[in-house]
Order: sequence, then C-alpha cells, then structure tokens
Amino acid sequence: MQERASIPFRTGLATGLAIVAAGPSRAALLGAPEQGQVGFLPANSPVASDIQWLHNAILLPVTVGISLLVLFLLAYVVFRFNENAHPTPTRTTHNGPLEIAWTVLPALVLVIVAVPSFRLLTQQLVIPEPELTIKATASQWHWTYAYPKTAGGFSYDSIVKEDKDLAPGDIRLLSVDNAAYVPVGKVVEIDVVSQDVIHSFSIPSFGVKIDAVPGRLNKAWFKAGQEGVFYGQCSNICGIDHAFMPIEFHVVSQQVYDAWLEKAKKAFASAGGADLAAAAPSARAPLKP
Ligand SMILES: [Cu+2]
Repeated sequence: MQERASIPFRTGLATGLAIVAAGPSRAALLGAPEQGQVGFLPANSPVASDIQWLHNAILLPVTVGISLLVLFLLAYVVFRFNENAHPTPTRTTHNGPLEIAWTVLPALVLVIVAVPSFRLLTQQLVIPEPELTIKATASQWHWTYAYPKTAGGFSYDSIVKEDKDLAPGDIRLLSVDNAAYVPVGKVVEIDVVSQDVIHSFSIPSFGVKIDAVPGRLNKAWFKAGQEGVFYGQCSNICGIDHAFMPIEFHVVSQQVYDAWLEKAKKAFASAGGADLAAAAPSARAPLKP
C-alpha cells in the first residue's frame, strides 16, 4: 500500500513561499484525499504548485486582510459612534482624500491579484512541447484513454472498481480497473473530449481541470516531478453515475512505464485499438450509491 503524504493544514505567506522554495519531497506521493483533510492535495506539477502558491501567498493574505480590516472598521463604528459615546452626530458628507484612497486601494488589490492570475492562466493554456499525448474520452460513466501511435496506438476503458473488487491498497470510489500510466518528469498533454454529455477531467495534484465537451477537443498538460498514484474525478454533474467515474494516474519511472506499455499494447490491442469512434461505452449497470 502506498504511504500517504501527510499534508498538514498550514496557510499564509510562509507556506506559499515554503512550497515554492522546498519543492516536493523525494518520497512517492499519494494524490488522494485523506479522511478529515483540509487543504490541497500534494502538488505534483508546475501548474499545481503555482495554483497553491497563488492561493497561499496571494489570495489567502488578501482575503484575511480585507476581512480583518472590515471587521475592525465595523467594530470601530459600533463602539466609537454609538449614541452613548457620541450623542451629537457630525454632519460630514464628503472627504476627498478618503474617497480617493478607498477607490485606489481596492484597484491596487485587484492588480496585485490579476498579475499572477493571468500568468497562471497563460501557464495552464500555453502547452509546452509534449513528450506524450494521451486522449481522454469521457462517456457516461467512465473514461477511455488512448495512447498515440508512437506509444503503440491502443485505447482502453477505465472503470471504477465496485466494492467487491477492491484489493488491499485500493481506495473506494477512486480506484479503477485500468489506470493510466505516465513517465515521471515528462510533459504530458491530455486531450479531453466527450462522446455524450459534458464531463470534466480533473486531477488536483496536477493542477488539471478541464471540461470534456462533445465535439470539442480541450487540452491540458502536466509534468509530474514525482512518482506516485494520483486520483481525480469527473467534476461536472453528468448523470446518475457522475460520482462513479474516477480518474487514476500512475506516475512511474521510464522503465516501469516501458514495461507497462509492452503489456498494455498486447492486452488492449484486441479491445478496439486506437479507434475511439468504435469504442462503445462498456455495458454496465449503474452503481447504486
Ligand atoms: Cu462525468
């Protein structure tokens, strides 16, 4: 069983800086939520690290600061200007410098948030030259992964394990029968599409979350710095089994990936190859919650 990476709940500027400075530790990570967890899953891609940095170093201080300031102003007004403390109200209606300040300062806060936000958005959307491209096709209610011709050109369905099929180390409602494998340290592009309704492909540890829309190819990318198992879920309500189409990605060394590729080529070659159009949704009764 994978050892769980313990991510204690720490917030604020210090954490944001620490994440950026230290980077991930060397142990294999488990990108799955823990019971009672508060905070992010371990970041295992540049985009995920930067998302967490934006949250911890920029958004959290800004929201906490503004909340405290408003709380202070409210309390000040309540105690300083109540009828007992201040029986004769002032007739002041305008204050030029104050009005300029409360217009300029919020605008500055918006700029402080906007600059790293747009940088992050660009980082997510401008995809570096991929070393592996996987096509993820959503169906009600599972994912189909297709590997390119250069990797053997095969595709297979990835379906949630039912409770009776769970092996030791599996995670209920997250483990699947056929996980996707990617090599560590490589730029992986995920091409996401749907063959019925709108789904959403999401793996928090990779900072990937993108809609799967019929007739439209959406793209996302990640570069996993560490080996481990990383889970995600369909994140767009897509029907009765929406909660039962998890995503399981194994980040492994190049040798393990090559070995898996050899096995997968043989195992999935007979199951429809890379012809996604012919890959029918697997016949399966909806799971009961
Ligand atoms: Cu879905």
